[in-house]
Amino acid sequence: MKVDVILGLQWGDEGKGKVVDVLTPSYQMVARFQGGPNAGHTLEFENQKYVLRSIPSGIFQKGQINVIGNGVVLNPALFKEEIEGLEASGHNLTDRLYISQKAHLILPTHQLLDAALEKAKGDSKIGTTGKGIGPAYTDKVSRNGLRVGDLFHRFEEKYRYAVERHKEILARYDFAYDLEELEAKWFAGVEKLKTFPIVDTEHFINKRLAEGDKVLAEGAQGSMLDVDFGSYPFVTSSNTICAGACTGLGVAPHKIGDVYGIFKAYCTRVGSGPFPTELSDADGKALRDGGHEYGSVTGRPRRCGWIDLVALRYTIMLNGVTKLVMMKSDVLDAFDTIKACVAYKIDGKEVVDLPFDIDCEIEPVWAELPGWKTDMTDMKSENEFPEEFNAYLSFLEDELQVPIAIVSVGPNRAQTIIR
Ligand code: 2SA
Ligand code: MG
Repeated sequence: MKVDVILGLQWGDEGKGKVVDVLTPSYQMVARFQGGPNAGHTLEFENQKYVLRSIPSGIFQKGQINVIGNGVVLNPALFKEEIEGLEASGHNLTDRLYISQKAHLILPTHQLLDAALEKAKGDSKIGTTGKGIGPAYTDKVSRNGLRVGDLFHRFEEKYRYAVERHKEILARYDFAYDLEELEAKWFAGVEKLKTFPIVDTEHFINKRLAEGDKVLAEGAQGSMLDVDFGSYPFVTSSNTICAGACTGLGVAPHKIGDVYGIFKAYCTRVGSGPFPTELSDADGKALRDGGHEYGSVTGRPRRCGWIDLVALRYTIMLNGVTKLVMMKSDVLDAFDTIKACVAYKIDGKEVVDLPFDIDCEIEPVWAELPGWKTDMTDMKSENEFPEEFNAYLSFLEDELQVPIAIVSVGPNRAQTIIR
C-alpha cells in the first residue's frame, strides 16, 4: 500500500492536525516526518481542545499506530510534558507510539543557542519558536548531532562533549543562561522517552506497507517555510514539502500516494519574513479576530492577509498535490468581498511564477469575488453551500488546477465536509 501525505501549502497553521484526525480512520498508521515541537497542531472534538507538538495527530482515533520518524527533532522534556498531558486526559500511548532511533535530539543547549542567535540578529531575527529547531538540525547536517538511539550507548559522554561544544559557541554571545534547570527536566524526559518502543521506523513502516497497511504522513509547518523552497532565510530548518516524507520516514518516492495540500481560505504567517498579501487594515484585524489567529505554541499574534495564489500554485507544483483541502472557510462568512492575489506586480511587471526574492516591493494583483454573507458553521453537506461560496471554490479550482476535496467550516472534527 501507499503513503498518503498531508502537508501545509502556506506558512503553517493551515489546520493539518484537524485534517489528519478526520482522515485517520482510513489508515492503519500515522507518521510525523519532520519538524519538532515548533509545530502546534490543534484538534477539537467532544468539547475538548488539544494542541500537539511532537506527537502525530492520529493518536485520538483508537487502534492506529503512530510514528515519530527519523526526520523529526525531538526534545525529551517537551515530549514528556506532552505525553503526561495526554495521559491526564485519558489517552495512554505507550504501545501505540513508535519512535525512530535515528530521530535527532534537541538538547537544552540547542534551545539556548536558538535564543542567543536570535538575540544577536536583532531586527533581522527569523522570529523562531525558540524551541532549538535550527541548532538541532544544524548539528544533524554538520554531523555533530545526537540521536535517540544514542541514549542507549555511552550517552553521558556524548552528551557532555556536545554541551561543551555548545558552551563554547554560547560564550561568544552576550547571553546569560541557566542550564541546570533545563537539564534536570531534559533528563527526566529521557527516562519517559525510553518507555516507548524505539525502533528503526523505516523497516517498521516499509514492512507494514508490504503487509497492506495504509500510512498517513503528517507534515508540520508549511511549504513556504521549507528550507530549500520557502522564503529563505525566513524559513524553518527542515524540508516541509512532500519529498521530506521520503527522507523523513525512509519511504521510496514511488510509495507516495495521494498528497493532500491544506490551505486556509485566506493566509497567515507568524514570525518575520516577506508576506506579499499581508493586510494591516481592518480586514486583517477581522481575519485575526475571526480566525483566532494566535500561535498555538508561542501565543504570538499571526499576521493575516488574503489568499496568495502565486505562492499556492508554486507549492502545489513542488508537492504534486492531488487533493486540496480548504480550511477556515467560515472565517470569511461575514465579508462583503473576498480578494485573492492572482499575480504579483514587481517593478511594473506582472509575475505569475513565484520569484527568487519576494522580500521586495510587491503589489498584489487582486481578483475580487462577492462574499456569501452566510453562517456556514452548521452546514453538513455541499448541497447547503451558498452560490457565492461555490463560485469561490470554482474560481480557486480553476486557478490551481486541483480539485478541492474537503472543506472545513469550523474547528470541530464534525465541521468537515467531504465533496
Ligand atoms: P523555527 O522555530 O526555527 O522552526 O522557526 C522558523 C520559522 O518557522 C516558523 N514556524 C511556524 N510557523 C507557523 N506555525 C508554527 N507552529 C506554531 C503554531 C508556531 C507558534 O502552530 O502556531 O506557536 O508560534 C511554526 N513553527 C515554526 C517560525 O514562525 C519562523 O518563521
Ligand atoms: Mg500550528
